[in-house]
Amino acid sequence: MTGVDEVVDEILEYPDPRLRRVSVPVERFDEELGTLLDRMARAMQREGGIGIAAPQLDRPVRAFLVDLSGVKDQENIRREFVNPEIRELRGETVFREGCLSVPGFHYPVKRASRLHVRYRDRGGASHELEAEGLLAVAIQHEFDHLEGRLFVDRLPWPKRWWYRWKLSRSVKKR
Ligand code: QAP
Ligand code: CO
Repeated sequence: MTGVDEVVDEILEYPDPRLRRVSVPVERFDEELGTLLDRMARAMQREGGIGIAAPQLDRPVRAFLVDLSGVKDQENIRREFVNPEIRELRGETVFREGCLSVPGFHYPVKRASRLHVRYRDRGGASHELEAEGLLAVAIQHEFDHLEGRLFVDRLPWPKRWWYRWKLSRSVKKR
């Protein structure tokens, strides 16, 4: 018997070109979407992540989730974002980021410190959210996945090239 619970979804890893696709909007808010979001949550929890985007599971649709419930000193936020639109980016913050698709690498990234986002939930209902702190960083990081961007693209260029070289070596060794 193989239910959805037994499915082990692989998370695509850098430098997989499939992570570079621009994701398409979700059109149907049906059971398939719910199943995808559940599988994303399971893959994220399995790897100890705080956010995951659909393209990381080789599904290039505009959906991601953020779960800060296990992060200390954070509000217990767990939210699914479908067809997100980031409206305003304000301020500046630097946070040491990682990514489930770039395992074992962490580096400080400069991003906006606050934002306004409009999104739908799995039922298709529209929501608006004003985010700051780690939540704002996570939303920007996950939104980047929908545009085919990774956090390593946002490093200052000398670090970026050094980093890509390092990454390419460690990928080859696997
Ligand atoms: C994105 O990243 C993020 O290297 C989510 O070995 C990052 O969950 C949002 C992870 C920073 C906000 C701030 C990374 C797990 C998880 C690794 C993650 C690893 C295992 C990264
Ligand atoms: Co990521």
